[in-house]
Amino acid sequence: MAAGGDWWYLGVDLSTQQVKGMVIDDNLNVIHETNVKFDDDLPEFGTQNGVQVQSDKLTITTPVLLWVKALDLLLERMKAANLDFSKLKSLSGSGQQHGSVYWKEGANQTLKNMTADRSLHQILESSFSVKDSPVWMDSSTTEECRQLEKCAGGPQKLADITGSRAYERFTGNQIAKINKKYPEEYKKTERISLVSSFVASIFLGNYAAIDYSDGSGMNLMDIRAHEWSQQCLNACAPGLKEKLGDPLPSHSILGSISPYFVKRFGFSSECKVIAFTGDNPASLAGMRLQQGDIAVSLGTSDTVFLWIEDPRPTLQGHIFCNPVKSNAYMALICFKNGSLTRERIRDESGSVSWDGFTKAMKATSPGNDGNLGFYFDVMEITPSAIGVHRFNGQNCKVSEFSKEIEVRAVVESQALAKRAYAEKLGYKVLKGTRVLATGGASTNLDILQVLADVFNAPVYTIDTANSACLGCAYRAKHGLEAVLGQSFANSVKMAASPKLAVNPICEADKIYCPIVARYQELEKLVRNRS
Ligand code: XUL
Repeated sequence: MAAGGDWWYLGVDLSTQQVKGMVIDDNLNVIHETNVKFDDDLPEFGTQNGVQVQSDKLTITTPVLLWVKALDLLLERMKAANLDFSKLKSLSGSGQQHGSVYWKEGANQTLKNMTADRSLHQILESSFSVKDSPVWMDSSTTEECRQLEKCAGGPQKLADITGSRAYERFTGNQIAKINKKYPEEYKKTERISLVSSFVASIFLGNYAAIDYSDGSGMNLMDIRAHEWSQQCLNACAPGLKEKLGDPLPSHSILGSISPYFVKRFGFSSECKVIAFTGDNPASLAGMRLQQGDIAVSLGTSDTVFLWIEDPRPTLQGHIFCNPVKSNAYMALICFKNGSLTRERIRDESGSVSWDGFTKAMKATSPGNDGNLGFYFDVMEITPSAIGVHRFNGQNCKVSEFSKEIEVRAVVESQALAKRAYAEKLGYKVLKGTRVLATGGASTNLDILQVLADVFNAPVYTIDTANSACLGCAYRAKHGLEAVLGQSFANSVKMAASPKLAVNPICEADKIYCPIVARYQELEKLVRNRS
């Protein structure tokens, strides 16, 4: 056991393509990081970019046992790196949002009796009633969405209750589909977890509560009352309240770690498990977002999020409960075509590396000579649209751009969408606005430059691109201090401040202001739904 003040905290993030672990010390310094990449490290599951696209192209799943095996491997790698697990005072984590896990009858008994001589994968092999978990990229539940909106009295009414109109990837609609398509499997389901609370359940050795913040991404929770909306539950599937368990505040201490981890890896039996949350709420914590800042996460999905005190849900974007302050909220906008689309354009432009991409971008100038494109390789969430649509400076549709123009067009278009949709949610770029960037692509200064120019605001980054994982390590620490009345901001005040990465060019506003307006006009021509 570690002596006095010398404690560590673990954050775990299970995202679309990998699971990551990060350990910080009492001074909030990162002292260990490791990851497991699903496609490369677990090729036996045959996923591509962490998922399986089913034949209808709309149903997108990940085998739940892949996630279990990835956790085995992550912990083995930490052990192989000689991490002293006994120094961990608490842990927390996050998961890709909206995805769901279906535990079979009897699974909780299995969780409570895990024996340290077997891997998690061996123990939990037959604990799930649905083997392929629907994930956030799924867009197969349009029918269920319309049904839920009808039962709630319309899309705006549903948004007023749950923070969002019905979205295909939101868990309530996914559960409704499972119940309709696989009624026997649904009946045999003892508990439904989000990806976040599923991982928490494993560490706890018991079903873990869904936290308020990730629970807001289900179209099922009343975000003001912090409880399930019976009206929404009824519209989705029978007996759902029991299968979900009661939601809890995101900073809750769920209990001590399962004896399995004490025996197998040497965790302290006192190590506490703090409620897990969604990856975007966790990023908000990792970036220590302040009111007025705008955060942009550049990952498999690109997201924009804001700190909100007075929520006014609309038909665009989502309002979630705030993960670090009770009675505050966060707004989130999710763009499905993020890094995979950037990588496709990079590869097709003949650039094998980001260097080539950058070179192509430097051959064009801000504003791209009026050329503007929309790049929705898969059905986009914001807006609901699909396909690649290119327009020249005269607003005429064209079938091709040169590779240089194409590279700048994809980066500009993604940044323009972020500004346009943040403004639709009422956000105003003011003097002093900071754009905080995170996620894999936030290490690319040329992409950040376009972001700074389009927002006409400086872009800052934190030391790690893994803000979700860092946010969970921070939340692990704060969970223990919250019971003593400590605020999250106080718990993490010693953390290093974000660093200035790029400033906007002087003529940024003049160039991009009219393009944001033009983007919104042209977007109307490519949308599926108004
Ligand atoms: C947010 C969303 C995605 C996932 C990705 O609503 O669907 O950002 O959380 O992991």
